[in-house]
Amino acid sequence: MLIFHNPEHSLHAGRHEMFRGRLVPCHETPARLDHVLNELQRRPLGDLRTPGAPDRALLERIHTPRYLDFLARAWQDWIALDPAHAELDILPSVWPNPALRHDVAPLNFSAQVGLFTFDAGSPITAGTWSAAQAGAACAIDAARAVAAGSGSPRAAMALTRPPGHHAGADFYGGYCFLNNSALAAQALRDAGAARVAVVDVDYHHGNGTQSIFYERADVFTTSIHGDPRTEYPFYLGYADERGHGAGEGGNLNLPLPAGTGFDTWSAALQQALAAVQRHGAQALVVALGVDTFEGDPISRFTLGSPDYLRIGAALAALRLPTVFVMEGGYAVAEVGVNVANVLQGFLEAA
Ligand code: Q9C
Ligand code: ZN
Repeated sequence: MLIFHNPEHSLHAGRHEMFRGRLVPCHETPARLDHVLNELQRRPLGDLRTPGAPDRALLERIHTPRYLDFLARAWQDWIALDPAHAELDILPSVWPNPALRHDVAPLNFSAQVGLFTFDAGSPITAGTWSAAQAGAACAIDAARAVAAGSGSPRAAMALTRPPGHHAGADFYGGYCFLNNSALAAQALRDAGAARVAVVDVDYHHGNGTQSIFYERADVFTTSIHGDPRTEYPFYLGYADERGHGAGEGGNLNLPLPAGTGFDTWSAALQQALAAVQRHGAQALVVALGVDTFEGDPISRFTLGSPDYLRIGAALAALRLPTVFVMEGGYAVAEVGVNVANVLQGFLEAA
């Protein structure tokens, strides 16, 4: 399969995220992707491609112009406050909770940061905007290649970071800035697929993707994830969130308790895939996080590396044009094997 790789991913390299009163080293590191590339050199699963320029018009179909403009100028505004900031990451310190106003954009830079994010774990660095844009271009190009009929089977992978599924129309968080999976889904729609499904298998609920498509009938979203009562992102991802308005019934959340193993997890996947078929999807986006792995340092499912082969095979059984988009996975040394296993399982079953 075609694998669109973002060589600029390493420009996004956060130093610290806030955890229990301390700044701790970021889990979402450039090394994650190096391990996937190494594994892809050992196994001939696809040809690597470099993406073209990001399509600003498509970015604006998923994200607001005001949010994109903020991301584009955040680093220069940060440096303008104090040149010494070049050695520091941008992290928020104040947020507008629901009792405060969201419709005004204060001139104060910290206030602007808080307006556009929902956690203190997603640093913006000097290269974040470049990396995120190239990553979005990977997802868009992968979707357009699949839509154009490239590949046999018709499948492609966007191998990129930072990840995307926690980012909404006008906010970042959960290590995500541009919603690559949502962009892939929109690109498939724009290329003619009347109905598209996003299946999110990352350990964490895909809150950004859900919120982007929540009132739309044309993109079905489903997510299998750690129960938000105990797991990030906490404030979304419950089973009673089923879509709204035209999107009523167009979202399916399958939260599972911490400690869930592959038998229970794969039964949830079958439920998700049955729902995708019921909705008549003509193309599939897989938000591919491998933080469901037993060795993941921030997650609590217990999938083993061979299980990822079976996930790939289950996805191939849908027989749909498929775009894989890289999301989470923080057991850095095993991320490569686990991602490659999904692709190998898919190709062997296709
Ligand atoms: N500071 C993805 O997997 N956890 N994002 C914060 C420790 C945030 C995960 C807790 C986890 C975000 C794409
Ligand atoms: Zn995750």
